Amino acid sequence: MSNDVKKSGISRRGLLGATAGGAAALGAMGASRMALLGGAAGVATAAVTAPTTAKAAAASSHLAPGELDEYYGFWSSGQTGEVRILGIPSMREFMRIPVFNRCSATGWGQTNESLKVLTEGMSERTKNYLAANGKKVHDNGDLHHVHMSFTEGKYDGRFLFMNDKANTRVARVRLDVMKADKILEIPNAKAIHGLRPQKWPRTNYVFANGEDEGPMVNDGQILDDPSQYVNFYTAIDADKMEVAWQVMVSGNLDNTDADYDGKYAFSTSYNSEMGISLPEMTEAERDHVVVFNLAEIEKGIAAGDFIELNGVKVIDGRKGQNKDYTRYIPVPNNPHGCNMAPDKIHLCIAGKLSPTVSVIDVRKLDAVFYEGADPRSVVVAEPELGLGPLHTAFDGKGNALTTLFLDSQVVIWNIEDAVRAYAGENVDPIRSKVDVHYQPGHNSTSMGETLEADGKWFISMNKFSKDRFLNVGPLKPENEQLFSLDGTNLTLLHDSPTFAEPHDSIIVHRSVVNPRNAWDRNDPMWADARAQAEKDGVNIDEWADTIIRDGNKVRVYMSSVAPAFSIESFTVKEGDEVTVIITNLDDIDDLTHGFCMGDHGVAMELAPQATASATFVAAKPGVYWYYCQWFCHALHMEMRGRMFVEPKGA
Ligand code: RUQ
Ligand code: CUA
Ligand code: CA
Repeated sequence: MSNDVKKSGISRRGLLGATAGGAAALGAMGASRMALLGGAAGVATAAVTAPTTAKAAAASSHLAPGELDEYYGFWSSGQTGEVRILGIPSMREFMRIPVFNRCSATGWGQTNESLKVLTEGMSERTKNYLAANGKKVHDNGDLHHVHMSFTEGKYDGRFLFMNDKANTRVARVRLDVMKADKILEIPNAKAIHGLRPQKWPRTNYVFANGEDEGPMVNDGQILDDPSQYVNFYTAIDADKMEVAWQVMVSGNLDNTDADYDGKYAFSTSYNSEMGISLPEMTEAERDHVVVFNLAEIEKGIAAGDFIELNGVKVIDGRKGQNKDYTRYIPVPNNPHGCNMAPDKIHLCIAGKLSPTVSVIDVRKLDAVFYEGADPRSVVVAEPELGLGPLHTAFDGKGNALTTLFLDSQVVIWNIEDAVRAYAGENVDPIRSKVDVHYQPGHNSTSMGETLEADGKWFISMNKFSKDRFLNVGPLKPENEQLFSLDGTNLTLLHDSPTFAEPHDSIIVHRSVVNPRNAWDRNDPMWADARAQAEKDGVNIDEWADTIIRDGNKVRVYMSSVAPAFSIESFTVKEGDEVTVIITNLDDIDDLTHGFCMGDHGVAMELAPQATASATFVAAKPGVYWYYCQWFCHALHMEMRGRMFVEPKGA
């Protein structure tokens, strides 16, 4: 009974203490960790500035009703599985883009168009699993990281890419219509966590980290034998949304980023130990950053130095392979964030269990690959910043802003000064520290992960809100705080409660993003519906009111123009499979209709000039009203019709 239920050996109290408590609670992590943290307690720091809610500063973020924000914020939503769009600096939430989740309003996860996006990149194994559970799609996801496509180190406004840790997927959202158009299940890897697009010369690849280790071939032959587990780093062709290649690595993978030269990509690993229990995963004094050499990997693939696993070309980049695919840079134990500075030189690795950020000079990596230089020679600074550094953002002026989870602070520090201090000069890189509320994870600066980092706005994404808002019961919102950034002064402007659980965000100048107001009638989103309509002799670009019977399949083609559907009623037989295909012919900005079939759990969004369809089995004889579920007109309530379901044999 070796693979019975296993206990971690750590009490729940200890774990929670380590999450929200002070350094002492980290005792649960083992004595060596205490030693590491002990070093931090005595760190001399610049004065802690309490955030001021100065009226003048607040005025700078205040937008009068009707005024438009200068920046888009694209937010992840963690276990909610969607992407959210906010305005910066107002922090108003504008829209949600369903991706991995089931959305009641838009019908995402139910319409045939969304089901195609959700299933076409799915493995047969997963399809079979879902069928065994009476489902077609997973209706949850865990979306941590959302990032935009790049051209030459700048956002190019084409796509967003995002991960699903829960079901090992990567998705793409089209920014012209703000809808997901591709979702890809990643073979071999487990739990896609870190995700970043290539920055230079453009986003040819999206890099994705598999967090959890597993057997190379996960077919049940190997189970509780961690010595045979491996982990996979995945490069996805961003245009085709297909896996380009994978690299097998030693240790697990947490966060990732890419350089501004198109040469290297990087991943942090908190489990170089390949441990299973918490004590095992925190045992070593050091873990590592894996550096991926893109040109060497491409050469290796071209030369046939790969194995094929589940249709994917996999290169062996594990330690000791003696090839130029990867290098492992030792950093203090259990690092987390991995952030490339817009100076194109410095990669910042947040220490998490260590109070430090390790700064890697990417110009020194060539020597490690080709001249046998010591991997640690690339580390040019390791400033002690405070307890629990998780992620770093940049102001584009040489300063870095790092969240301190355990200290509930953000620290601003100067990268060059940290390099000088590491070289022995007597300089303090820390410029200021600001309290945040509470336990920050990610942070972001306006345009901060691009060459156009402008250092104007700063968001701290805090995992706990505790006492900051009215009590809403045991489950509390998180708290995202907006600061203005003026040199190295942060001024708190706004507390923003938010539902589970935005991990990460990007702040993008509005000039980069130019979505449409209405769909193009030729959009590929409904190509299948269009092809079927053509076979059925129906023109879905015109006022269509046609019912096609095809055995026990019934296709109902309708149009909508406020405030009416083109069909007032239709009749089907009990047991028919009914597909309702509707085109919204309204092309006025914001004139969205919806279709909801009462008592059938069927509803969908019909934005201007869109076609959408949903399929269900009419299993309940009777009269059912369908109605427009998007308030569209003074006669919106009257926008309705009936479906008659005749009993079998009638
Ligand atoms: S992670 S709070 Cu999932 Cu981006 Cu660091
Ligand atoms: Cu159409 Cu409401
Ligand atoms: Ca570790």
